[in-house]
Amino acid sequence: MTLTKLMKGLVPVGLLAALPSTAFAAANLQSDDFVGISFWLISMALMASTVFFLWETQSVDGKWKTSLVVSALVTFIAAVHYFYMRDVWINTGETPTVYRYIDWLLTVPLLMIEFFLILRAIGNASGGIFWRLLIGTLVMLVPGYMGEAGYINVTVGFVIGMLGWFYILYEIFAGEAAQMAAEQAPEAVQSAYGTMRMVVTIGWAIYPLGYVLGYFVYVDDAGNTTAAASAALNIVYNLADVVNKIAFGLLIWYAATSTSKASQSAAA
Ligand SMILES: *C/C=C(C)/C=C/C=C(C)/C=C/C1=C(C)CCCC1(C)C
Repeated sequence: MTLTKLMKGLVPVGLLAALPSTAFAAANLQSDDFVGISFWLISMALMASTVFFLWETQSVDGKWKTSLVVSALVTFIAAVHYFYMRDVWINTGETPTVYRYIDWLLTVPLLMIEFFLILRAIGNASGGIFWRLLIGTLVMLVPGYMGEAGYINVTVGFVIGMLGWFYILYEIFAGEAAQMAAEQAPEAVQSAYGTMRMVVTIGWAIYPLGYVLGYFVYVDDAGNTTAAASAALNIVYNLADVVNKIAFGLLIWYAATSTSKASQSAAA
């Protein structure tokens, strides 16, 4: 039974590993291409995390299972995008902006669902909270993409994106969500909510830092992008994904296993 479950989880992961090699006439990863190496390492770590989170759904209480599945979906979707981003980088040395943002457009709303699941564990979270967080996400990501891809001025895209992020921070520190958490949460859920806040504040701050390095710091005198700029941007975004997708998933897993163990021993 458990083996069947694992096999089911592994099949799509195995299939997608074979996919992207057909996308390009492949260049090989060079030993001094550290950005390429980071793409490679993280794509593997994302696959392994996916298998781990799915496997671990078996040993946590029912209410945590969905959270772990959502974590696995985040790492799974990101793994597929990392295969493609890795190929773009290794073959062209260019920033894979469009794959990056398609990944974020799918995984950030999934993380919002993750937050909403935590809030639901606290009490009667209104659907309005979820929609407001989702709107904040779009205001953060869409102008960010337009700025990076050159549809709008790169500074304008950055400023509007920052406002979207600040709105999300307002919602979780001072809005309806924050009040719910303060008023009625049991301890384990309080701490999950605290973790979530910390991730959205500190973990997410790494992304605008990458944008600043890539478009404002490592540019030449004429303001044009440089090889150092693309390297800095991609390495910082990659690091941010390790924190916000893998490490965040592990924090959820930790909260889930510790509260599940506590309730199992209380029942025994
Ligand atoms: C798994 C991917 C995640 C959690 C991606 C998060 C992305 C951000 C928090 C992006 C933030 C940005 C701003 C706050 C300003 C504009 C530029 C962005 C889009 C990089």
